[in-house]
Amino acid sequence: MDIRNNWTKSEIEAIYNMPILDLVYRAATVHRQYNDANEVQVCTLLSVKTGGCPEDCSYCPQAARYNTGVDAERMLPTDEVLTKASIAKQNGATRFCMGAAWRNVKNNKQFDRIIDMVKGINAMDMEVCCTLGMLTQEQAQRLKDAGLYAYNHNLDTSESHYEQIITTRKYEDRLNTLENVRKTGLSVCSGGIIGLGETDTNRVEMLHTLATLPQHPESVPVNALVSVKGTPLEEQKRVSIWEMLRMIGTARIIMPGSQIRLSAGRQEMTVTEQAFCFMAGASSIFAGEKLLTTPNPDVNQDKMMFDLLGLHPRAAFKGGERERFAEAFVDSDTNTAEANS
Ligand code: SAM
Ligand code: DTB
Ligand code: SF4
Repeated sequence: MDIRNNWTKSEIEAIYNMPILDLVYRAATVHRQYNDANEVQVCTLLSVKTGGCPEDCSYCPQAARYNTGVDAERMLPTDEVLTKASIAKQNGATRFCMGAAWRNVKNNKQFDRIIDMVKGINAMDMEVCCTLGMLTQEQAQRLKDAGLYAYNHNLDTSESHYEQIITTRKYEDRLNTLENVRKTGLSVCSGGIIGLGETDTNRVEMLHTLATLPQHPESVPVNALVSVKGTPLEEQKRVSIWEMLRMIGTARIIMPGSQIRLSAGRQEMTVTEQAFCFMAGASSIFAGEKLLTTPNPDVNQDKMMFDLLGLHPRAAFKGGERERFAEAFVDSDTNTAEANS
């Protein structure tokens, strides 16, 4: 079964606009062809440097220019981050993602500390992910050498809608960072947000950009806007389940091998609505009582949901390099053992 990177906008539009039950059925079918549909990746987020961000992303509670009640904090101490990562692991998370409210990564002491955190969490056998804003290829390489597994950098919306949402950087900047990450061989995590006032065409355009990258992002987060008081988008209407299903289902069909993550917005969803999203091909969630600064369902609530729906958590490193290396180690150990016997 081939994975296509040559989708046209009209093909994607036709999928996105299918009768909703046909769309869910087709997405569920594709999901079963490519993946274990009862397996869900459990990721945990931690904001290691909160607030005070110079950017003007109009959805974001961490932008310094909006009065959202999220104040600029100092970076968390490394030992506190490692303790939180180990608690996340005990709670079943296999990916730990650290976020910083930065425009871009700078080669300073704070970056050195992030490198230490990456090393520490990698040693716990979890997939480590970071979302730190724009970075150069050299910085991406430094993270990779420290044991980073994935880098998150969302396109957020379509190129044509971007200026309505963010003016302090360009769409091209986002794409350049994704390219820098891809070149180092890190796993790429990139998706977007719905509910920013974009049209269905804008949504299709964003999906088109993601699905026509030279290689699909290994993870595609689909966030529903969490409208935060004080941001320019505080009055936005909550996105409906039908809009989430269309985004998730279309993403699943056009990027069948990727992890499609039901990301921000779960706090407002019922278990039935989330089940429908898993049916439509969602294969990953953020777990833990907080996303970066906003609430997320309680860990026990999610455990009950997994039990109820018969879902099981995905193992770490399943899709990636570490597993192959691990296999290689087993092989070479066996060979050595055989050679020595
Ligand atoms: N500063 C870095 C950046 O922008 O790439 C990393 C952290 S930033 C908070 C990571 C992502 O969180 C954003 O790209 C956006 O997709 C998502 N996000 C931020 N605020 C959100 C909100 N209110 N609702 C949904 N998603 C949000
Ligand atoms: C992603 O796509 N969503 C996450 C993670 N990647 C970094 C962030 C959601 C943030 C929601 C608002 C907040 O909690 O601050
Ligand atoms: Fe800053 Fe990232 Fe929030 Fe934009 S999304 S304001 S870059 S923390």
